[in-house]
Amino acid sequence: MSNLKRFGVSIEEDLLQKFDQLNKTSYDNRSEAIRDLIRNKIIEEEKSKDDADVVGTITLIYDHHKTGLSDKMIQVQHDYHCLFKSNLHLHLNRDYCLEVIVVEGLHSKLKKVSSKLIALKGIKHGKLTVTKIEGVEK
Ligand code: NI
Repeated sequence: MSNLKRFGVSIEEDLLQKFDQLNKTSYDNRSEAIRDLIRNKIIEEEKSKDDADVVGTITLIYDHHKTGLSDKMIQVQHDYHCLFKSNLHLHLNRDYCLEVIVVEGLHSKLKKVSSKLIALKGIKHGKLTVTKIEGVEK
């Protein structure tokens, strides 16, 4: 950990009360809550860049009865095998499945490949979520 710096902040009293109220169950002190806000802002900025190296998940809900869908999903993952790290599959009910795929790579490539998966006929809902470790480059 780097050296801690202290600094003063001017803030409206009611805004500070709301901030403390939001964080009272999660944080022991205000400083840690503010540090996490700053880290989150930095990560949001860094991960949004197309050339950012990120990790994340693609979450898909789909009807496994849809003809050929499973094969198409697997083919996309083989076509971009370097980006796909692991899969979790859950049978939600008689018809629907939840697939969570762990991915890692350039944000621009992950957006492209997740769009290909989400656009497949039979996918009911899909979402790419990414993050990165603050200040760490691979
Ligand atoms: Ni299933």
